[in-house]
Amino acid sequence: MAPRPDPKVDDDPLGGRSRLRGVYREGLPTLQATLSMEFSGFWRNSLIMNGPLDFQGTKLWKGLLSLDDQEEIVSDLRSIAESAPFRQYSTPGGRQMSVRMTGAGARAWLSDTTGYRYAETQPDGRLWPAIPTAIMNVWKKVAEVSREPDSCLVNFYGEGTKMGLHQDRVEAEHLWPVVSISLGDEALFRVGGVERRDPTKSIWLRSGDVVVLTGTSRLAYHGIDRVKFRSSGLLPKGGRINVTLRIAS
Ligand code: MD6
Ligand code: FE
Repeated sequence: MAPRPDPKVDDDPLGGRSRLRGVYREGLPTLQATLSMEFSGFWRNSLIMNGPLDFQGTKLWKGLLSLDDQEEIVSDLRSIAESAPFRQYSTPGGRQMSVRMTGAGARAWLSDTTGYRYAETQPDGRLWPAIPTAIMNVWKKVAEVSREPDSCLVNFYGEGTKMGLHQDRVEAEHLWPVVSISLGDEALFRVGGVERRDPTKSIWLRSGDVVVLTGTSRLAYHGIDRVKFRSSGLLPKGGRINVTLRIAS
């Protein structure tokens, strides 16, 4: 078999570790980012008690994660990136994806010219790091199943990136939920039905929101149309992270 080229590696999309709360080495956060942070407190207090919203059959937890929760997870993701760097994969058709990805757990999703699949090792042969406890705890809060996820995919959206409409369907079984955490910049999330041609609706996902694809929405088409770059101050260099937990095998 012909050797596959190692995908392009990105060493530091999440930015450095040292930061004072709300003030970054790069300077002050934008007014938009500050308002967004303050507003998340309002969302949390007024909406979380009521549980998730129903958005196109998904369970949408607005503002589930506090700023402390979010920062703990970002710190865990920086550790993950030390042994499993963000990479820019190619689609099976040979086009480079704009989103950069890494993973954790017994297996992680990846893409190369052989297809979309779960792999027990990184493209360089190393195992994936373990799924951090803080991330596992989000699954335990919202997944409503007794099994734990064996796969954690980490997507990084830099400026101008998006993700086309797709179904999550390379998992062995489709009865388990998919839990998806949004961190950093706001993103326009589109969800349709189980057929590509079904009508879609869009909603802005903000840092700390959690979406569960479950029941009728488990195989729904979904994607990210755009990211409002630097709308959040969570990441020093801007950008959005999406962490997705799955039972893949
Ligand atoms: C994203 N999300 O939020 C892209 N997949 O960046 C997904 O592809 C996704 O949000 C499965 C379940 C939930 C999701
Ligand atoms: Fe997906």
